[in-house]
Amino acid sequence: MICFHNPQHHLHAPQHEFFRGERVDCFEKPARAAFVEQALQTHGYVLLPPEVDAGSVLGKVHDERYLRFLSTAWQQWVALSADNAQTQPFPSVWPVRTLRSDVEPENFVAKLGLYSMDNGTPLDTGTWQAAKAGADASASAAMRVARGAPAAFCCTRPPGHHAGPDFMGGYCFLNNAAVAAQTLLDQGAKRVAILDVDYHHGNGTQSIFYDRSDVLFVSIHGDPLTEYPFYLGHADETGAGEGAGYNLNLPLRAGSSVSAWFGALGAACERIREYRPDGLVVSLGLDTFVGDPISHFALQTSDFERLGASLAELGLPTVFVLEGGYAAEELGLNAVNVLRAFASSQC
Ligand code: OKP
Ligand code: ZN
Repeated sequence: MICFHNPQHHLHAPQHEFFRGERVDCFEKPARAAFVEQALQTHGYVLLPPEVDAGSVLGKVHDERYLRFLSTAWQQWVALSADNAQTQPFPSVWPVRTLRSDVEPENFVAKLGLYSMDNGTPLDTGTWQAAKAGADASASAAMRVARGAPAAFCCTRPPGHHAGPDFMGGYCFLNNAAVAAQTLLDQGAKRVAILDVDYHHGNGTQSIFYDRSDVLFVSIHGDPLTEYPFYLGHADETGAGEGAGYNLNLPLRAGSSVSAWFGALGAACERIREYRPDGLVVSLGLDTFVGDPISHFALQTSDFERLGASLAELGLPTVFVLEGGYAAEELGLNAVNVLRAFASSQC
């Protein structure tokens, strides 16, 4: 399988995040991608650098105002004080209900709140460079599939599926899966399905495509009643306007069994088949793994082979995009297991 990686991912390496009020080391760290790259190479995969500029596609899935902010945020932060180069900015105020989000404030932290859904998504010196190179890698994988490759994998971090049209959150800045789906459409696909198997609901991806019928979004995730991102991902969110009927959420309670998870996968695949897409994008989060430190499903390393084989049965040109997964050392084999089982079952 063709694999793209993100040669700039390490430029996003924030020091800490907040967990239960305390500063803790970031779960979303450079070692994650390093372990996946290493496992891919061990299994004979070649890692290609990005070969497509995602710039124009990014403008179709994110708001211009947000992209302008994100691409200059670090410079804005450091311009406030030279000491800021050693300090991570965090938002502390948000335009919740009744407050205005149409006027961009001049205050930097207020802007950060406007464009963030949480305070768990720290910015670093090279966040924009890393996120942009990841979007380029995702567009590159989609372009290869659009040109006839049966499948491609984009090995990148930071992840993307929580990033919405105009906000970052959940360690995500640019929505790599949305970039891949939009790339397939721009290259001639009429319908694209996105299947998000990350433990956390892909609220950003859902929101980007919620009122569109050319992208079907299907997600299996921890029930947002108790799990991040809390405010989206319920079963009654089925799409709006043109997009009515083209969004399927399959929430499972935290602690659900492996057989319940594969039951949901069966329902997801059935809906995707019914949609008859020209291509599939898989938001490949691996935090459904039993050993994940922040998630509560129980997939074993061998279950990822079963996932890969089930996806292959759909018989669709497929772009895999890495999302979450925080048991860093196990991430490599879990990812490789999906890809190898997919490739060996694909007919
Ligand atoms: C990103 B992805 C709170 C820790 C939880 C949100 C989890 C984001 C998961 N400080 N942060 O979907 O794997
Ligand atoms: Zn996740």
